[in-house]
Amino acid sequence: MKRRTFLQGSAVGIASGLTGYLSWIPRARAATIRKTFYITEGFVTQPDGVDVYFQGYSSTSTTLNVPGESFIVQEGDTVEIEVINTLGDDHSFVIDGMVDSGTIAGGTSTLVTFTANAAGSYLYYDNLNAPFNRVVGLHGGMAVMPSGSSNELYAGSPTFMQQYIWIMNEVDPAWNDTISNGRTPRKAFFPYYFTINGRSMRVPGSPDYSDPAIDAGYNPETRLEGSIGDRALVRILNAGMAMHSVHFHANHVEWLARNGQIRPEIWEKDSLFLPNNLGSLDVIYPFDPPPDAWPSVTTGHFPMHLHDEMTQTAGGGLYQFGLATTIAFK
Ligand SMILES: [Cu+2]
Repeated sequence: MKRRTFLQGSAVGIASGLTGYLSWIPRARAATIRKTFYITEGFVTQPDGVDVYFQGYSSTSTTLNVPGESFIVQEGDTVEIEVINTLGDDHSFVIDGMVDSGTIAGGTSTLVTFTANAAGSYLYYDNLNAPFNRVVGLHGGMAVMPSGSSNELYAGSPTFMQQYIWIMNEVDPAWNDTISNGRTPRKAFFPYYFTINGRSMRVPGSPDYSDPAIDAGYNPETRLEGSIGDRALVRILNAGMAMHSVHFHANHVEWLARNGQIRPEIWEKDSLFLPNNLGSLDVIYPFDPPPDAWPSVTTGHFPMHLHDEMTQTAGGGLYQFGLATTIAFK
C-alpha cells in the first residue's frame, strides 16, 4: 500500500463529493450527536518525499486522519463520542471547557459524553504526555453553532455564508520518530514541515501540484472559494507550538474572536497574530473588492500564508512548500 493513501483517506470532502466548506442546517431542538474515533498511527509523505510518522483520531481502525474529522454541532446538543484506542499506550480526548476523557489505556475504549455548552470554535486533542501526543497528530476541530442559527459565530455576530475550519500544526520528524518508538523526545523542537489541515502547499510544476488530496492550495476543506458577495467564516485553530502571523491577500478579514474571546469591536485586518499551543482566531473573509485597492479585485487566485518565514518551507529550506493555501475569487 502506498503510504500516501493514508492521507487520501482523510480527505472526507473529496471522497463524498461534497464542496469543501462545512454545511450546517439549524434545528429547533437540541439533539444527540454520536461519533466514533479510532486512535491510529501511520505515515504521511511530506513535500520532500520523506514519510513521517503520525498518530490521529481516525474514522476507521485501518486509516489515519491528521487532523481528525472536523464536525459541527449546535449549542445545547449532547455529544457522545466513542474513542477507541487501537495503540498500545495511554491517550485521551479533551475539549477545554467541555470534556476530559481521562486516560484511555492502550487497547481500550471510552464513551465521552458532554453538552456543547457554548457557541464557538474548539480544538479536540490528547492532553497526555503534553505536548507530544497533540503535535504528533492527535487533534481536530469542532464548531458549536449558536442555537437555531446557520450563519453566525455567536448570537448576534456578523453573518457568513460558508464556514471552514483550519488547523495549523508543525512537524519535527525526529520527535515523531522518537514517539513512534514509544519514547518521549528529549531534543529541542526543530520543525521541518508546516501544515494546514495536515497538508502543505505545492508550487506549479512540482509533483502533486493541484492534487486536492495532497496540495493545501487545492484541498477543498482548506482552499477558500467564493464569488463576489460571499462571506467565509474561517475558524483557525493552532494545534502546534509555533505562534504565527496569518496574512490574507486580496482583502482584509473581519476579526471576530481570539482564543474564544469575542472582540468588543470588529476590526478589519489583513495580518493577525495567532497564539501558539491551542490559540485560535475566528475571522470572516468577505469576497468583496477591498475598499483601498485599484483596480479592485473581482476574480483570480490569491494566497493566505504566514509571515513567519520558516513556515513557508519544507525539509529545512524547500521554499513555498509550507503552510499556505489559496483564496479563489470565482
Ligand atoms: Cu502576505
